[in-house]
Amino acid sequence: RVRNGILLPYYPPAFLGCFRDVFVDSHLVLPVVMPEDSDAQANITIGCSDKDKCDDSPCQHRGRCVSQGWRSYTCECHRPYEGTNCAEEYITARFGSRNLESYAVFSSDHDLGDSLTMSMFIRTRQSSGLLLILANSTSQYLRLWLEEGRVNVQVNNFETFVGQESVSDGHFHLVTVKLEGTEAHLFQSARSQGSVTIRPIQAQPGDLVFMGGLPDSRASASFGGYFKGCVQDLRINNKRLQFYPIATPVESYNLDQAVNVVQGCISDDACAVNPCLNKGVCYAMWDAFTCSCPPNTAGQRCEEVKWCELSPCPNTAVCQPHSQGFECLSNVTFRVESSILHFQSNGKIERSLTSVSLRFRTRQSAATILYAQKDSDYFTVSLRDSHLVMELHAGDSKDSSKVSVQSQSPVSDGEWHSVEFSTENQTLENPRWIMSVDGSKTALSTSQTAVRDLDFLKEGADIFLGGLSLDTGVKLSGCLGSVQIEGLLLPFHLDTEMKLPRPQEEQFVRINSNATLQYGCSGASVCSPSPCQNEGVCEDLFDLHRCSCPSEWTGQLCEDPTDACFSSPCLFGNCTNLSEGFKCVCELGYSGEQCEIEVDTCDNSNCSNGGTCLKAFLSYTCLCPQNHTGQYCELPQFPVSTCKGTRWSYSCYNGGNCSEAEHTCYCLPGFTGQW
Ligand SMILES: *[C@@H]1O[C@H](CO)[C@@H](O)[C@H](O)[C@H]1NC(C)=O
Ligand SMILES: *[C@@H]1O[C@H](CO)[C@@H](O)[C@H](O)[C@H]1NC(C)=O
Ligand SMILES: *[C@@H]1O[C@H](CO)[C@@H](O)[C@H](O)[C@H]1NC(C)=O
Ligand SMILES: *[C@@H]1O[C@H](CO)[C@@H](O)[C@H](O)[C@H]1NC(C)=O
Ligand SMILES: *[C@@H]1O[C@H](CO)[C@@H](O)[C@H](O)[C@H]1NC(C)=O
Ligand SMILES: *[C@@H]1O[C@H](CO)[C@@H](O)[C@H](O)[C@H]1NC(C)=O
Ligand SMILES: *[C@@H]1O[C@H](CO)[C@@H](O)[C@H](O)[C@H]1NC(C)=O
Ligand SMILES: *[C@@H]1O[C@H](CO)[C@@H](O)[C@H](O)[C@H]1NC(C)=O
Ligand SMILES: *[C@@H]1O[C@H](CO)[C@@H](O)[C@H](O)[C@H]1NC(C)=O
Ligand SMILES: CC(=O)N[C@H]1CO[C@H](CO)[C@@H](O)[C@@H]1O
Repeated sequence: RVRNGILLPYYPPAFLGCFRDVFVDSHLVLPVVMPEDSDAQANITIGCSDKDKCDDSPCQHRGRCVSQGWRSYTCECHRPYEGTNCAEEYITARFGSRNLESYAVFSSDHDLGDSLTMSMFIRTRQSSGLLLILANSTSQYLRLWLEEGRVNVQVNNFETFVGQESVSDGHFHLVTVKLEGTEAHLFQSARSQGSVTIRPIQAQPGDLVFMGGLPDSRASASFGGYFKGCVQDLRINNKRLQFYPIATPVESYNLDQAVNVVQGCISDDACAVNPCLNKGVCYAMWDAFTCSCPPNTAGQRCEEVKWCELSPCPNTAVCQPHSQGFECLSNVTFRVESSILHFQSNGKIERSLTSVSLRFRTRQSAATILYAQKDSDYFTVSLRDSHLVMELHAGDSKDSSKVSVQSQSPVSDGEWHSVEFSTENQTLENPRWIMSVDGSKTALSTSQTAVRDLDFLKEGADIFLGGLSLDTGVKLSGCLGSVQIEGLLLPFHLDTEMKLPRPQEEQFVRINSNATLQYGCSGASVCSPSPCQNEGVCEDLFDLHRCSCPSEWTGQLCEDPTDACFSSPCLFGNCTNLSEGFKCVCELGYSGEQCEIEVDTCDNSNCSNGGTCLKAFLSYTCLCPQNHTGQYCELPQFPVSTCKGTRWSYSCYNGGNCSEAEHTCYCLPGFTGQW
C-alpha cells in the first residue's frame, strides 16, 4: 500500500484463533485479564470456544445460515423476510380496500440499462385489474395486468403474452418478470409461464413505477380497472419498492404517492351485507365469503332450493330438479281404452322453443304419439310403417315452411327409444331440423326449412299425447316416458296430485283433469294365460310373447313335435327322424313315402292267355281259362287223345301223344306220368 508516495509495510489480516501459555521473558502474556475498556483487549475473549455460530439456528423463517469463521454468521433470507436474522418481514400493502380506487407511484434514481427483473408477492381474488406500469415521459414500456385471473405482460406497448396459471385464488403468488436484452420472461413462483421476444427497453433514472393503478381512472379501466388485493416485497433488480419501510436499511426506490393504500392485508367484510339467501349463514374469508346453506338449499349463495328433497312427487313418479323448481317424471302406458292427454302452456313461457325430446316404446306400426295444433300451425310425431315421422308446419302457409322427417330404421320393436327433434344451428337464417333416434348419427335426418322454431306451442296451442284430438288417427298402444319441449316437461301428473305446486314460472299444464292414467310401463298380458302348449315357457317381450319349448316340441306355440316320426307316418314300415323330415323303411309288400301302398303282385304278372291273376301274400296265382293250364296258364288244355295199340286201346292226357310203344304216352313239357 502506498500513502503519500511511501510504500507501507504489508499487513496480513488479523489473526483468528486461540493462544495459550504465551510467555515473554518468563512472564505470562496470554491469557491475561485486562480492564474492559482497554484497547489492548479489543476483540479478545477468554477461552477457546470453536462453537459454530450457526449451531444456534439464528436465522428465522427458514433463512439459511452461513457460518463465517468462529465469530459470526450471515443469514440468507427467504422472501419476504429481511434483516440480520430474517426476523423482519416486508410490510404488505392493501389495495382496493372497501373497493376504493388505490394506487402507488415510485420513482427510480438508478440507471437500469436494458436488463430489468421485477418481482413481487400478490394476493387477490379479482380476475382482472391493473398490477404495475413502468413508464418514462414518453412511453409505458412495461405493463402488467390481470385478465381472467392470469397475468398479462406487455412490453413497449406491443409484445404481449399471458401466464398459464391463474393467480386470483386468494393465495400469495410470487410473480417475476425478467426483461433481458431481447427476451421477456414471466415466472410464477419458480415456474416459467411463457416468454416473448422484445425490442430492448431502456430504463433510466426518473422513470416511474405505477402500482395498482394509474392516477387516471379511465386509463386504469382499460387494463381491467384498479387492482384489489395485496402486494408485498416488490423489487426491481436489487432495489426494494417499499410502501411502508422496515427497520432494516435496504436500498429502495422513493415512494412518491400512495392513494388509498392501506397497511396490512385485511379482508373486506364480504358478509357485511349478508349475501346468503334462504337463511344461509355467511362466513367471511379473505375478500370472499362462503354460505352455510340450510338443508334443501344449495349454490354459492344458497340460491337453489333442493325441491326434490321435499319429496313433492306422488310415489308413481321420480322427482327431477329443474331450474327454480322440479318436475315429477313418470312413464305412462297407453292402451286403446286410455284417455288422450291434453296440454297447454301456462302462458308464462319465455324461452324460444326449438327442440322436442321424448321416449316411447311400442310395437304398433302406425299411431299418433304427439299432436299439437294452433290454427294452421301443427306439429306431429307419429308412427308410419314402423318408422317415426315428425311433421312441422308453422309460420305462413307456404309449402316451403313445412318440415317432415322420417327415421331411417324402424322403431316399432317394443324397445325404448329416445327421440330428439331440434334445430342444428339457431344462428343460421334457415336452420336445419334434425331428428336423432337413440342419439345415433346414422338415424339422423335433416330438412331445410324456413321454420325457425316451435314457438306457437307456447302461444295457446293444444298439445295432445297418445292420439289425435279427434277420434280419427290410430291411438297409441304402448308407453311414453318424459316428453319435453325445450326442456319443459309435459307433466303426466296434475299439480293437485303433488304435495307442492311446481314453483317454476315456465310450465306446460295438463288440461283434461279427469283422464285416467296408467302409470309405469306395462305391456299387454301376453303370457297369462300362457298360449304356449306342451309345457312351453312363455316369455313376455312387451306386447309380444315367445314360447321356450321343451326339446321335443317346436313351433310358435310349441305345437309341432321336433320328432318327425311322432305321428307314426310310416303305415307299414319303420320311421327315421331326419333334419328334413322323416324317412320310412317299408315292410315287405309295401312301398310309397309312408309305406301306404301295398305292392300289387299281379302287376306285370306272368298269367298269360287271359289267365286271371289272383293276389296273394307276396305272390299270385293264375286262374286259367278253360283251354289253358299250367302255373301261368301258358299251357293249352288238350282233350284226351285215344290211342289204339295192338292189344288194347289206351288214352293220353294233356296233349300227350301215343307212343309207338304200347301203354305209354309222349307228354308235353310240364306234364309227366304214364298217361
Ligand atoms: C474488533 O473487530 C471488529 C469486527 O471485526 C473490528 O471492526 C474492530 O476494528 C476490531 N477492533 C480492534 C480494536 O481491532
Ligand atoms: C422511454 O422508454 C422507451 C423504451 O425503453 C425508450 O425507447 C425511450 O427512448 C424512452 N424515452 C425517454 C424519453 O427516455
Ligand atoms: C321409465 O322407464 C324407463 C325404462 O324402463 C326407466 O329407466 C325409468 O326409470 C322409468 N321412469 C320412471 C320415472 O319411472
Ligand atoms: C352455426 O352457423 C354459424 C354461421 O354459419 C357458424 O359460424 C357456426 O360455426 C355454426 N355453429 C355450429 C355449431 O355449427
Ligand atoms: C271429464 O269430465 C267432464 C265434465 O265433468 C266430462 O264432460 C268429460 O266427458 C269427462 N271426460 C272424460 C274423459 O271422462
Ligand atoms: C329329429 O330331427 C331333428 C332335425 O335333425 C332334430 O332337431 C330333432 O331333435 C330330432 N328329434 C328327435 C326326437 O330325435
Ligand atoms: C322294424 O324295426 C323292428 C324293430 O327294430 C325290426 O325288427 C324290423 O325288422 C324292422 N323292419 C324293417 C322293415 O326294417
Ligand atoms: C315271369 O316269368 C319270367 C321268366 O320266367 C320271370 O323272370 C318273372 O319273374 C315272372 N314274373 C312274375 C311277376 O312272376
Ligand atoms: C304227336 O303226333 C303229332 C302228329 O304225328 C306230332 O306232330 C307230335 O310231335 C306228336 N307229339 C309228341 C309229344 O310226340
Ligand atoms: C272256352 C274256349 O276258348 N274254348 C275253345 C277251346 O278250343 C277249341 C278248339 O281249339 C275251341 O273250339 C273252343 O272254343
